[in-house]
Amino acid sequence: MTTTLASLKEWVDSVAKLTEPDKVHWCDGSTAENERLVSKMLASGELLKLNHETYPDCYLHRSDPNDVARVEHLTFVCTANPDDAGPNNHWMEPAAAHEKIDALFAGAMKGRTLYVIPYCMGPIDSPFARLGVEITDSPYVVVNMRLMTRMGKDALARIEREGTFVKGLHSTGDLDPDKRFIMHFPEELSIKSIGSGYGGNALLGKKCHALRIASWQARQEGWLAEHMLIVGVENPQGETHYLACAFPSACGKTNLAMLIPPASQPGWKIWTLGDDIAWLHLDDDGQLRAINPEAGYFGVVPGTNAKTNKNAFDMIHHDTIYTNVGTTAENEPWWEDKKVGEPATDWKGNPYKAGNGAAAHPNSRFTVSAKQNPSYSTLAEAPDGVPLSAIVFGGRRRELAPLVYEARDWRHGVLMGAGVASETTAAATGEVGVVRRDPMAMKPFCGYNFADYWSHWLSFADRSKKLPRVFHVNWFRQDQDGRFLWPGFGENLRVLRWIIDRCDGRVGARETPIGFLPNASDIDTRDLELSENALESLLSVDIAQWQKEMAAVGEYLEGYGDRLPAELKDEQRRVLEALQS
Ligand code: SAT
Ligand code: MN
Repeated sequence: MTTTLASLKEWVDSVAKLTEPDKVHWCDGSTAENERLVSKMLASGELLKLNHETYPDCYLHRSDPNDVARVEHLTFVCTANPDDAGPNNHWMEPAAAHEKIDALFAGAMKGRTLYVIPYCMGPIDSPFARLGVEITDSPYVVVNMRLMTRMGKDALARIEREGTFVKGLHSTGDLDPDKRFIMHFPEELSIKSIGSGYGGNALLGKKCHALRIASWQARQEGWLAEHMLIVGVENPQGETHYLACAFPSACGKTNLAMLIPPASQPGWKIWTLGDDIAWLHLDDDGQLRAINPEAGYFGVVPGTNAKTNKNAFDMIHHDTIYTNVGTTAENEPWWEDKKVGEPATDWKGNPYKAGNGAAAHPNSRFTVSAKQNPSYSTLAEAPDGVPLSAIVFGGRRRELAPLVYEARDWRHGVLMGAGVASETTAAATGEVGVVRRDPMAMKPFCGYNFADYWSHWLSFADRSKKLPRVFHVNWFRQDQDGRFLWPGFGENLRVLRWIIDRCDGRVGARETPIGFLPNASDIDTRDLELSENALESLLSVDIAQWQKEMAAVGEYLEGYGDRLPAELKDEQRRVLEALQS
């Protein structure tokens, strides 16, 4: 296989010349090809076969112990003007960046195979889908990209028809963290990544293309590329509302997208459209519609069990790639809070010893086709996507943020998104549990200056009179003793129901300076064991604390200088003044 598209052929040839692979393989995405790659990795030890009776066609990959998460400090946005990348990104001058990284790519694929992966982000026949080609020397990346994207023959045919695609070059290099870089060149629609084989660093269709490069394209073309799950909530009357929810990595997007309604909520159904990324477009009627550019899930494993997320738990019992989990004596995958089995081996392959650290790495992942999800919505294949009723922001916050509240209008909603803060998680290297600003959950993923990004968000108000309502949720509030006030997981449906009632104008709310909060009686707490006063705490607004928070949001926004839209600053001032009066 090769290609009729000269620009693609020339690029692959030039990369082969630089990296000097033994062989070049064009991926067609077929089952036979996948089987050959799996056999090859079983032979080399890159994959281990798990118990094939209880976990048919499941494999374990152990990544290098120094390569287990995204590396934000080594991720760069390389634009001609540093202000276009903005204070939210690490920047390098494009020519210097190419020179630096090309020196590392020189000869990097000696003794290896260069794989060419044509892929499509979004339904293959969607006008909103975008194309890419990843070159990699990692067969693990190929088999993951096959699950995460529409990869192979059909994607190549569309690339050849359209002639444009995002160029992604990846090599695992020698895994030396000092020679690891993830570089983005939005002006050239290209990505270069070396020195890591893990997740978002290496599966270039995901964060690098579908968020960093796509957010840049989206601004130029008038749409939004967001770090959001997409979920359909069907009521007992059979009507479905679609919500897009932005939470930081490892804050429960996959669980919410696959939620199972509890027994107390008969007749409700949940449909999963996506668990991580949403591309949003206005249609001719001014309705905001969402597609999921991905075709699979790269989800956090620890904590997944029959109670927290039964859909996911069932889905990952076959045809799943596990990365960095432990194993049992029966060679089944094992992770913390799995609730069945005992670990025998940890994620590094050493005998498991209690007190010697977790069996599964906290950022261990499953890769699985979305079609295996029992709550998968066939509308995930709809070329035009689904109409959104609401946008929901959220973070992981022990205190301050109420369970749910609603913005008074779009502009306030943009401020709400810009002010999102969350405790850091194991999804990225660095300290865990420190609160940091993570606007729209896009801090690690926005491919351009946040100030311009907020202007772009604000501009939607001039383009449509019927934008979705905007909400903020927080499932992670704790009491003084560090216990969660809200049970979360399936019970979150009770909060989604309030959100939908608000969208339909069926329920009132209490106006506060930070937005509209539910009246306690409008949250269904039937059969729920909440500790005393829990709901009251969950729905309270501590004015003194919020004054501090809004002042801190103001200072944070000031950090964006002249490019910050005045409208956003005005909105922050309005809320702060309301809190002070
Ligand atoms: O490693 S990924 O970036 O794909 C996962 C995440 O952090 O959301
Ligand atoms: Mn994510």
